[in-house]
Amino acid sequence: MAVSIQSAQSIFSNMEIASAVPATTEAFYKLSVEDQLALLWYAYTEMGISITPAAPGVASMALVEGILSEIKQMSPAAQSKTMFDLASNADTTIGRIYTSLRVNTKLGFWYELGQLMKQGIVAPIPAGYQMSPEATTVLETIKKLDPSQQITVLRNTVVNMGYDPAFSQEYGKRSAPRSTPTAPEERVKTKIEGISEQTVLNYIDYMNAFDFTPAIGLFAEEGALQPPFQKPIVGREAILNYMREECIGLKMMPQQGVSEPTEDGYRQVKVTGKVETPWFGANVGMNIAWRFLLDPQGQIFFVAIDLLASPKELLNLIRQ
Ligand code: 45D
Repeated sequence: MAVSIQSAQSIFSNMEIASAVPATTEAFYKLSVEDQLALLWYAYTEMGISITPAAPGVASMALVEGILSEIKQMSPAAQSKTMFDLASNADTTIGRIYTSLRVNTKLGFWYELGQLMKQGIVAPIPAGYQMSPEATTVLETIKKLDPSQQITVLRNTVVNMGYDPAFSQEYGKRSAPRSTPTAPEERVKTKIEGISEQTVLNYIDYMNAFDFTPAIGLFAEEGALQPPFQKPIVGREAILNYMREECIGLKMMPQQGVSEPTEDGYRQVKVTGKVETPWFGANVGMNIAWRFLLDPQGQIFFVAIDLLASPKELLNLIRQ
């Protein structure tokens, strides 16, 4: 059987991913928008893990200052309506601006709104608001998830707000701004137990330095990257845009891996380890697997990134 992106998706498939995340996300979208907003507020404020103070530094807050000050000046009812419009993907000016932002900036925008809600400058969830029983169930489910799954659910909801969120995920059709990579003298070389493939080691090093142009050079022309719970992003251009939009500030700490030849001169490599987001830093270490399929030239034909169900999956390196 010829190697394809579809066949590549099932390498090392004998692992447990955090399937509670898509299940919870799906249940969340069945709720009314009012319930969604209230639930996010309770989940965010009662989660027990907090955003690191340096985090908004990865967001381009200058881009949202305008809409934030506009919102501050609105009546409480108009503020609530603005949040409702964002959550219900309404076609509004603010909704269109929001869609054009990078993920970290969307998160920074909501972080700031959350602060303003706590200070009473932006309309809070009305005191005594009664969520439906369904929403209460979803909230209870979220509270029981481990922190890395909780923040993934929150992040997904924020990413899908604004007008036409599908557009902001068409990475091939828009170009994201560049940012400055880490200086060469500040970079560290990754070592991964069991892995000597230079492509994989370089991938991690470039990603940790936010040096996305050489990172993309490690991919085959029609190579693909599949983020957790998403479809593969295909082609260098689209992957580069994706990285510029979503990968600034991530800290990748791979620990161990296995590597073996497969058919037609390809090689499959599985690596497990931790990833930290700039928002929660060392407060939340996400358990991650990278499943690489390298082509005969040693280029990345496919890489999937998965959020693992539990830390014990980090040790699941069985070759399958
Ligand atoms: O609506 O190798 C309020 C890839 C009220 C790339 C609110 C990767 C109402 C390749 C509460 C104010 C990226 C795939 C809202 C690796 C309301 C690669 C606010 C993996 C919305 C390794 C809510 C990276 C707020 C990974 C402020 C796995 C919510 C990265 C804030 C994962 C939520 C990153 C935040 C994650 C969530 C980050 C800040 C899961 C951040 C999550």
